[in-house]
Amino acid sequence: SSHDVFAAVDLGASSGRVVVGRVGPDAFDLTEVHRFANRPLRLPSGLHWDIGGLYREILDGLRAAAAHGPRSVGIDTWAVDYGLLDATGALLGLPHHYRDTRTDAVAPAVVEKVGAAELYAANGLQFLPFNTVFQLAAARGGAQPAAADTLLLIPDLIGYWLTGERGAEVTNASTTGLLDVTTRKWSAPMLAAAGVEPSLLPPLRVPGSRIGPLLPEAAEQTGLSGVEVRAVASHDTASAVAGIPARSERFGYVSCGTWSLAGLELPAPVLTEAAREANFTNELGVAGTTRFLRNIMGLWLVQECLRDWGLTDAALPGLLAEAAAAPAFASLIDAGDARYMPPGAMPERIAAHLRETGQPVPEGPEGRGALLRCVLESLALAHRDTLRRACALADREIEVVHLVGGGARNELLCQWTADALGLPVEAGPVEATAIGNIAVQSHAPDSPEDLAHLRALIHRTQGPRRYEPSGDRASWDAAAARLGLR
Ligand code: ADP
Ligand code: LRH
Repeated sequence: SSHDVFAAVDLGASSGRVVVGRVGPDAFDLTEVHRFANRPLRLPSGLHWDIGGLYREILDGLRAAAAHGPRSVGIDTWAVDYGLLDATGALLGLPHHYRDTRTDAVAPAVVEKVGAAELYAANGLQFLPFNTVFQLAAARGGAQPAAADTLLLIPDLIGYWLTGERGAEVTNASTTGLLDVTTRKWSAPMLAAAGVEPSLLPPLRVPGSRIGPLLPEAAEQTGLSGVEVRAVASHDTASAVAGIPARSERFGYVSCGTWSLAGLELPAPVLTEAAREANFTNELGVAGTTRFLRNIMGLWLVQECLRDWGLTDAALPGLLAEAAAAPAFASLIDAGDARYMPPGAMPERIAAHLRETGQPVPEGPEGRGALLRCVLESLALAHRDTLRRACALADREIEVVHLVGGGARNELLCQWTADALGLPVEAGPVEATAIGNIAVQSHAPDSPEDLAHLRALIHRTQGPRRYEPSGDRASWDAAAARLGLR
C-alpha cells in the first residue's frame, strides 16, 4: 500500500513509550501502544538506570506494536549515558544515571588538564559535568573499565540486545565529548586526552542506516518477524528537533520535557570564544545540521516538586490553575543553575535560593501554586535569554519559536515563553521525539530540503497550537533584569 508502518522506542528521563506511526504521502498518524514510568535506582554504587526493567518494557511495547505490522523499529533515548560490554558481549554492571554526582569533582579537573578552549574547539560541547568523557574519567581505575571491550550509548545498547550489532549513532555520539564536531568522526586527540582506548568505541552509524534484523530471541519475545532495526537520530533531542513542524527557516525551538533544550538549527557549528563562554553546545542533527543550544533545567524542577509533595502529573491541571491565579513575578530563580541537577528536596532547594536572595518564599500546600508560578516564569525567562543569546552568537533572526515535548501541554509555559520573547510560540507536537524517530525511518532525510519537506508533512498532520505574544513586555524585561538575563 502507499502507507508504511514504523515503530519508535522513545525513552525519556521521566517516561518511556513505544509508538507506532503510519506514514503516507499525506498521512502521519501516531498510535501510542505502550507507556511506562522510568524510575532510577539508587544503590550504594550511585544512581543508575533500571536498564533491565526498561528493556522488558520495550519488549512488551514491541509486542503491542507487532499487531500493527511495522517494517522497522527505531530507538532513541536521553544522551551521554552508556553501558560497557565485556569481550563476550555481556553488560558490565548497571549504567549510571547522568544525575549521579560522581563526576562533580572530576569534570573540572579534566577541563583544567585538557584546556576548556581545546575541548570546545574539538567537540563543541557546553560544559555539563555528566558528559560521557567526564563519566569515563570518573570511572577510571575501576574493575568495569578494566574489563570493558566496547562502550555502547543507551540506544545503541538496546539496539545491540535486539540485533547483536554494535555501533555508535552519530547524533548521540556527538554528546559524548569524544566526537570531533567538525569532521563528525571520533576525535583521536580527545580520546587520547581522556585516556580512552580507541578500540572501546564502535564504528559510527548515521541516522537512516540499517542496523540489522531482530535476533531470533528478540523476534520470539516480541512477535515481530521480518522486521529490522534502523538507526534514527538516537539522541532524543535530535529526534525532537527533526520532528519540529517548522514552515520557515527562521525558527528557534525549545524541546521541553525533563530538560528544556533551547536553541537553533544551523548548517554548521559555532565554535567561537563567545559561544564557549556562553556555554552553548553544538550537537549534531539529521541531514548534516548542527543543534546549537543550551540545556535549561526544564520541567525537572516541576517533576521533583511534585515528587516531594507526593503528587503526580495528574495534579498538574489543578496546580497550574493555582499558579495562574498567583501574583506575577513575586519570586524568580535561575533555571540554569546546576544546584538543581541532583534529585531530592526540590521545594526546599528553591526556597533556600529565594531566602538567600531576599525574595518571598511560598510556604506550605497553599503556596504550591505560587512556587509553580515562580518555576514557570523563571523557565520562560531562561527560554528567552537562551534563544536571544543563540541568535546573537549565530548572527541569526527568528520569527517563531517551536515548543515541543510534554511542556507543550503546559499552556502557562507556552504563553509566558511567547510573552517573554515577544514572539509567537507554536506548541506541539507533544510527541515530537517519536515523530522525528519515525520520520527518519520513513524518509531518511539527508538534505535540508528533504527535512523541510518532511516538516511540512508533520505540520499538515500534527498541526501545532499557536500562542501570540501578549501582556506587558516591560514587566518581562524588568524580571529578566532582576536575574541578570537578556
Ligand atoms: P521526557 O521525555 O524528558 O521524559 P516529556 O516530554 O514526556 O519528558 O514531558 C514530561 C512533562 O510533561 C512532565 O514532567 C510534565 O511537566 C508535562 N506534562 C505532562 N502532562 C501534563 C499536563 N496534563 N499538563 C501540563 N503539563 C504536563
Ligand atoms: C534530554 C537529553 C538532553 C541531554 C540530557 C542528558 O532527554 O537527552 O538533550 O543533555 O538528556
